[in-house]
Amino acid sequence: MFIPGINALAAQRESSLIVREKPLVLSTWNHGLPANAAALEKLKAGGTIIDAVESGVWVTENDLENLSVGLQGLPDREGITTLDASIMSGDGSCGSVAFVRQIKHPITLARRVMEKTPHVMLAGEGARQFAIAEGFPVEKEELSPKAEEAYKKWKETSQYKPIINIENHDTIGMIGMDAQGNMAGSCTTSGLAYKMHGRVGDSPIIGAGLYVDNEVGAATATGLGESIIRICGSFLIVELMRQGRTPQEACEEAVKRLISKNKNIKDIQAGFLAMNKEGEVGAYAVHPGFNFAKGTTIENELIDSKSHF
Ligand code: SD4
Repeated sequence: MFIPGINALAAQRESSLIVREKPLVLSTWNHGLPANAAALEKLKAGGTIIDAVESGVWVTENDLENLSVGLQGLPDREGITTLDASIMSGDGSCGSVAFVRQIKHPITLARRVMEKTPHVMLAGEGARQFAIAEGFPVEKEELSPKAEEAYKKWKETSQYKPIINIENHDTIGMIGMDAQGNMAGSCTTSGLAYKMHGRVGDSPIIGAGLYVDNEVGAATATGLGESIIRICGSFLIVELMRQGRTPQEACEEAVKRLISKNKNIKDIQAGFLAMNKEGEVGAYAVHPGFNFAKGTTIENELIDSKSHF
């Protein structure tokens, strides 16, 4: 019997990227490749999916070449680098830190908030004090040579304008599923270069930069945090998937919503990355230039995302 609706849905699903192999890890941008490799290695060594998404983005937080994640990231307009990070497991457990200084691995601090406190989010000096109490090393507050050079150049004009697709790496958002179908995600960033001191982006906000639900799927975001927060981007995508949209459809709908709720869209880049329980993958951005890494035990490859414009 021909039922048009069902056939249309089947055709749509055929056109989406489906990954049959598990575990599966997806990460934003070029730096997602080494991060995925580390996450998969962790799983192979017997780690859980939450261990994997934490270890994966550690690599990016350590990468001295990266000017948008970790303490080597570009500073705010006062010349201070402040970090945001979040972590979430598919059972609803989550933790995050925002506006943290001098802590090299905010993702681990976010996990500590999730596991050792009754809270979800710690910010600023309170987050730093918690890190010290937990035995985290406190790094010297100085810019990396690359960040120092860029900051000096910026100060010549002190003109604030978010840079889109900064050298094909920006915030790292990672979402993953283990062989049993358990999901988790992580997201870590130094935020917008030359932001106001105290500015917090989408990355540490559960539901904006990251959302994971074992019953449905997971989503993460990159780009101009303000535009993503306005639409609760990652939560929106998971909820759209819950209602039956594929990850690709959900990411496209979120971009559409973001465009409708933000002015000056030509200056705003934002990209979303999602997967569902079936291993379907989706990615979509406002402008061209966004890419992501898809990693399984068989291959780890970079894929260009489609975009609205
Ligand atoms: C943020 N989404 O803080 C993050 C990363 C970023 O340009 O700065 N993107 O808004």
